[in-house]
Amino acid sequence: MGYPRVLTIQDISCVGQCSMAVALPILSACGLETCLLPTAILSTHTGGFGKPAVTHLDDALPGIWRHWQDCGITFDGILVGYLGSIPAIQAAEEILDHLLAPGGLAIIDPVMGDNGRLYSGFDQAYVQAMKGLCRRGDVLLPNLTEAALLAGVAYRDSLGEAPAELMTCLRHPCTVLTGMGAGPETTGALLWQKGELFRYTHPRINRNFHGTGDIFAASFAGALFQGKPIQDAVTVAADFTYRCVEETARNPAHWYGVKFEPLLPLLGHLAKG
Ligand code: PXL
Repeated sequence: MGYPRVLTIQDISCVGQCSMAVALPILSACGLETCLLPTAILSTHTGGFGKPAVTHLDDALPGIWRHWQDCGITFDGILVGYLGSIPAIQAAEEILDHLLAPGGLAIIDPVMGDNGRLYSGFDQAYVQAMKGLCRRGDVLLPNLTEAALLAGVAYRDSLGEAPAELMTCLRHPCTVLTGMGAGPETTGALLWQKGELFRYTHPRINRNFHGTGDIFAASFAGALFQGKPIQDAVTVAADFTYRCVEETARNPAHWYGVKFEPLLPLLGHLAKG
C-alpha cells in the first residue's frame, strides 16, 4: 500500500458513531496518513438524542487552511462529509481549490438528508450552496434524498427510482448512489460513470442505522485513495458496511450508530487486498 496524505472535512459528533468519529479510524485503518478539519462540534448527532449542543467553527476555518497553504501542505485525497453551515461549505470549496495536490482526488458526500427529508437545520439555501461544492468533486456519494435535492427532482424511494434518469438530471460524471437496491429484498450502491451503471447489492437488513452512509463514504474513500479501481472501492465499501450493519443488528439495544470498530482489522485487509 502507498502512504498518501488525506484530509477529511466534517463535523465532530462527540457521541453517536458518525462523521469524524467514523472517518478517522476508517481512513487510518486503510493505512493512510489522515488529517482532519472539524467544521462543528456537536454533543451528539441530530438523529434521536434530542436537540444537541452545537458549536460551529466557521470563524476558525479560514485561518486553519490558510496556515496549511503558507506551509505548502497539500493533500492527495480529500473526503468531505457533513459540514453544517454555508461558511463551512465555502471553506471546503477553498480547500479543494487550493490544497488538493496535482492528481489528487476529491470525494464529496453531500450529507443533507435522508428518507426524502432534509436533516434538521438545513434549508434550500444550504442545498444551493452544496451544489456549488459538488461541482468541484471528482466523485459524489449521495443517498437518494441528496441526489434528488441536488438534481432538483422529486424524491422517489429506491423501488420507485429510475437511476439512469436521476443520474442524467444530476449531471455529474462520477457518482456513487447509496441505499439503492435491486428490489425490496436488497440494498446497495450504484456507480454511475461516463454514462454506465454498475450495481452492487446485498440482502437488506430491515432496520435503519444512523451513520451507515458515513461508514460507506470513509471506507470507499480509503480504498480509492489507496489506489483501488473505483468499482473495487465500491465493493470494498459495500461489503464492509454490510458486515458492520450485520454486526450491529445482533444487538437490538444499539440504536444510535453502527458497530464498526470490531471490524476495522477486516477493512485493513479488504482495502489492501
Ligand atoms: O451521519 C451523518 C451526520 C453527521 N453529522 C451529524 C448528523 C448526521 C446525520 O444526521 O446529524 C451531526
